[in-house]
Amino acid sequence: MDSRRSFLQVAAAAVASLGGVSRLFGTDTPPPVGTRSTRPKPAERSAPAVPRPVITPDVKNLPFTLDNGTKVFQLVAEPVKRKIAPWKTIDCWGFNGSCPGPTIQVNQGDQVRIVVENRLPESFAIHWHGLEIPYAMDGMPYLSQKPIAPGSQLGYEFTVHQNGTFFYHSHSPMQQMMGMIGMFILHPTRAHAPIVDHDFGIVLQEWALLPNNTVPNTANMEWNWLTFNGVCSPMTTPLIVRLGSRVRVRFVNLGMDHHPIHLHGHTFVVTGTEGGRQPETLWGPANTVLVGVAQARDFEFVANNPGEWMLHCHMPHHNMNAMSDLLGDRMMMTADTEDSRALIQMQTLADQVGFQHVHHAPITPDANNVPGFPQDAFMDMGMDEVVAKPENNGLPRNWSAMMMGMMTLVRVLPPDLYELVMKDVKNGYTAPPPPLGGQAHGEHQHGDHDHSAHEHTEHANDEGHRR
Ligand SMILES: [Cu+2]
Repeated sequence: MDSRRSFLQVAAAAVASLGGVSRLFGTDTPPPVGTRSTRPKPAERSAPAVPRPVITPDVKNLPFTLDNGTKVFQLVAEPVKRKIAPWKTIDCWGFNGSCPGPTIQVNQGDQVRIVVENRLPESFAIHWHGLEIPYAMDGMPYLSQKPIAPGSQLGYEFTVHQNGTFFYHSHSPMQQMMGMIGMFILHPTRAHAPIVDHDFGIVLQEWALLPNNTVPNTANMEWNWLTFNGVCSPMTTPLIVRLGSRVRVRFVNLGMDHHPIHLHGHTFVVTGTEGGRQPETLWGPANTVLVGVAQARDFEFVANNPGEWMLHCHMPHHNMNAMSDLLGDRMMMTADTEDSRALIQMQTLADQVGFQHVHHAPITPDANNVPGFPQDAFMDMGMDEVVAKPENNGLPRNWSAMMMGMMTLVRVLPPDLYELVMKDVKNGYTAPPPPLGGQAHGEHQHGDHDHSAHEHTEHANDEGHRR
């Protein structure tokens, strides 16, 4: 233990020496961003042209075996229980125990055989979205094939000649809304220039879950739970990148709504669509990209601005899970309520999960007299302990309080902090979140009693910050 330099210890020392988490990353003006910064540096041009594997946070890759040069995958369609939020586990359908299904990664030119087994109670077929393959492999029930009956399996075999971000899915709409999708990455024979240092993939999904129900209502037209790779923030695992690196993020959308995906603190260029790589002449600067239904979008940026940057869908209800079904059998309503009632509702939720921290940022003494109050004072829910994992080590206290729905963090870390976090990830070391009194924002300070010793919320006996 003596030799362990945990991220927390080092981060705490850095905070002490710098005077606060907000200065952990320094105050230098970031270098200019935009299309010019996307040009390859000489070192990048000389790097080996082998594409990096794509990391799909919270979703595993599908392994394969080799049969005489053919890559053989076993894809098992089955019911899946997916914990999408600390207090919400749903009954969806997916593949190999995962929803979305595991990520398939192959190389341009590969001969691929995917043996699809049906452990569902009904028939289906799998469509390889965007792949230019023989008609018999297209996965259209009754057109190109008979449906795969429960208990049986079917092998799809083809050669991939494209490259880019694709996905596989059931071609039956209600099965899609039960979760039957997965990412299908086709790597180019030579990595695209400029070479990226990090490559991530995220599947966008929506769920309609009636209060107190674990089964998605696939006939619904509105969606109240929104996920990145099958989990709502703050359960999403951050994308951890080294300061100065070039980053690609790929999104695919198989739902019923469009998602404007926004990145903080950086300017990116859209380098790919569901049709593959885009010519560089189309790379206009942006910070938000609309990922429509059935579309894929790849964007790339130089991570030249250190910080814990949000990456999220910008539809307001998509980054708050629409505030419905938060309380089991009750719908949360913000109209015609007041502070203590709102806090009681949040307390009910907190008691289910063991949130340690639900009270909100400061409000005015007459807040309840202001029409419209409470709005976001409704929903501050710190759950740092509940979602703690190595990838979150070193985040400021109560970082999770406003993280919901389709949202994650891009942690652009200076080399020393990057190495520390990645070492913790490798070792599986989860640092305890800092004590409440040490939170960065300082909206309210607690006494010196030990908050970490109990998990229940304490706002009821915590005077001084509310009124
Ligand atoms: Cu959205």
